[in-house]
Amino acid sequence: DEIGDASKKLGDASYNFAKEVDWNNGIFLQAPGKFQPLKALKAIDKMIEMGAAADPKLLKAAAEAHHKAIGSISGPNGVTSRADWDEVNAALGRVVASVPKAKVMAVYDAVKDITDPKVPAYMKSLVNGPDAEKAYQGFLEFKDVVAKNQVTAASAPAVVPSGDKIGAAAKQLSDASYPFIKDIDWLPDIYLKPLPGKTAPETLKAIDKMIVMGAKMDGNLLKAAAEAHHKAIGSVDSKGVTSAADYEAVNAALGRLVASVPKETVMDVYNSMAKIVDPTVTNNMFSKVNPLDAVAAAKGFYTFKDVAQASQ
Ligand code: DGD
Ligand code: CLA
Ligand code: CLA
Ligand code: PID
Ligand code: PID
Ligand code: PID
Ligand code: PID
Ligand code: PID
Repeated sequence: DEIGDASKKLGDASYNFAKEVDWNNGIFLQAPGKFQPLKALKAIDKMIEMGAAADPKLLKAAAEAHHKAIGSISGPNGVTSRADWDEVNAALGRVVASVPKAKVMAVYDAVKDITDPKVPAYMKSLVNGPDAEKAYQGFLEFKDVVAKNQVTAASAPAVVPSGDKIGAAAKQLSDASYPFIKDIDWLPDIYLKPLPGKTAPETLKAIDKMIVMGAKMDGNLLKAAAEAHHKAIGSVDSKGVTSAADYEAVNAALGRLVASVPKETVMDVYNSMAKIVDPTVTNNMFSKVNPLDAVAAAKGFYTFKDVAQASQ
């Protein structure tokens, strides 16, 4: 397709730049400017809306392209192969083309709103400047091809299941865990801290398992889960807590999503995360909430998971 062909030209223009970026730099975990969690949540909401509007088949293909690209990483900077760099760009270009332009620009505008204007120049200062300019020029040509192939109308919303066992179980889980959700401080920057003692390549391995799981999920249910999150963000209070009803809808949507993939795929995520999360992290989280609320939530979760497993 045209986007695939264009991604090769983009690769010619941008792979030198890609090789110069230090992808293992911890700076990419930081907020791109002043830390403003509720404003950042708005920007993420725009990404969720764009994801929910995208063609699920193309999202799946993009997740698969990333998984493949992680497999061909080499060198100290963590760069993927030239062929996989092109494949990722092509896959993301197709995702962008599957949503109306306004949804893409809404992401750009909202991210711009939380980004310090000095950030792009600082990023450029870490690489060979002319290579960054060449890459950007390549991006500008690529985006014209994407725009030419772009849809003008949004896709239909997801079909949301109702009256299923997971929906009923989600009500129980949510009743049992909403007090815990209200205890949690959703707005500190601790969630943007590196995992103690873990390198970027180690963390990326665990993220790769999530990407694999995402690629296997049912596309309609993933879309529905994104829509449920968008709705939940719309009801957050000043502390970042969503309403009880929206929380319940998120749990139901995520339970259905988990049930749409094999158990082993879910356990791969769990086991890879367990390997990189030090017990000091979980203990620290536990110390910040009412312990009785946390135990009640955990009990609720362990009951819920049996229902999810029975539908798996
Ligand atoms: C950039 C953008 C990259 C900066 C990276 C910051 C983004 C961080 C995102 C963090 C987000 C959040 C959360 C994630 C989840 C966390 C969970 C815990 O360097 C601009 C200005 C605005 C920049 C900020 C907006 C960036 C938006 C990026 C899209 C969002 C992606 C989402 C990311 C998140 C995660 C994904 C899963 O646009 O951009 C550089 C540009 O900066 C440079 O400005 C441009 C002008 O816009 C353009 O008009 C033009 O002037 C150009 O062109 C210069 O500069 C000139 C000529 O006109 C060209 O013809 C050509 O010759 C060129 O020069 C060659 O140099
Ligand atoms: Mg990504 C974008 C890293 C998995 C879907 N992703 C980005 C970039 C960053 C990144 C490079 C955001 C910051 C930015 O704009 O820098 N993703 C990244 C990593 C992983 C990952 C490390 C780990 C596996 N992503 C992942 C998965 C999915 C996505 C699994 C779902 C399938 N990702 C996704 C989308 C988008 C990203 C839809 C974006 O739109 C965003 C992005 O790249 O926006 C431009 C700048 C970007 C780069 C350095 C990448 C190359 C960009 C072009 C081709 C050349 C460079 C031009 C110029 C010098 C700088 C960019 C200017 C900008 C205004 C265009
Ligand atoms: Mg998430 C999970 C935040 C958007 C899909 N998501 C998580 C949690 C965290 C979170 C609360 C990971 C950390 C953790 O396990 O804590 N998501 C979060 C935010 C946003 C977001 C802030 C922003 C909008 N997500 C989002 C989108 C999607 C997903 C758009 C795609 C549709 N998310 C997704 C999945 C999963 C998450 C598939 C998970 O599996 C993971 C998760 O919750 O795993 C348990 C602990 C979790 C909580 C504090 C909240 C859940 C409470 C449960 C139901 C009861 C509590 C049990 C116990 C006390 C603690 C957990 C024990 C553990 C062994 C299970
Ligand atoms: C400017 C000035 C003009 C010239 C110009 C110009 C530049 C405009 C630009 C630009 C626009 C632009 C847009 C970009 C958009 C990036 C969008 C990224 C979206 C990320 C998403 C992330 C996610 C997911 C995902 C799917 C999940 C949901 C999420 C489901 C169903 C200024 C050059 C024209 C870069 C969507 C993918 C996993 C949230 O106009 O003179 O330069 O860049 O998890 O969905 O699960
Ligand atoms: C524009 C103007 C509107 C019209 C429009 C428009 C276009 C927007 C577009 C577009 C946005 C867009 C985004 C693209 C982003 C590509 C990002 C590629 C990232 C590749 C990576 C590869 C890799 C790896 C990996 C992880 C490793 C690092 C690497 C570590 C720690 C402008 C059409 C709407 C194409 C990250 C995955 C292995 C490098 O809005 O008028 O057209 O395209 O090895 O991580 O090692
Ligand atoms: C300038 C002027 C214009 C011309 C121009 C220009 C240059 C702009 C530039 C540039 C922008 C730019 C951006 C870059 C962005 C790179 C983003 C990389 C993201 C990597 C991540 C990696 C990671 C991980 C991971 C998970 C870990 C955290 C991390 C935990 C819990 C100035 C040329 C346009 C290079 C996200 C995945 C392992 C961080 O605009 O005229 O030159 O470069 O380790 O999670 O640890
Ligand atoms: C233990 C001991 C036994 C008893 C037991 C027990 C506990 C097991 C447990 C547990 C397992 C478990 C699993 C959990 C799994 C969570 C998985 C989360 C996945 C997140 C994903 C994120 C993503 C995306 C997304 C889609 C994108 C890709 C991504 C596309 C196409 C120990 C109790 C049985 C909690 C997939 C969603 C946006 C990466 O066994 O005696 O306690 O918890 O962006 O994909 O866009
Ligand atoms: C198990 C054992 C195997 C069988 C198995 C199994 C099950 C795994 C399961 C399962 C995993 C799982 C995960 C679920 C996670 C639910 C997470 C809910 C999160 C809700 C949130 C709501 C919110 C918001 C929001 C953003 C705001 C904060 C909030 C800010 C900054 C165990 C079956 C495979 C159900 C986060 C979105 C508005 C709180 O593996 O043998 O069954 O379920 O307002 O952000 O304000």
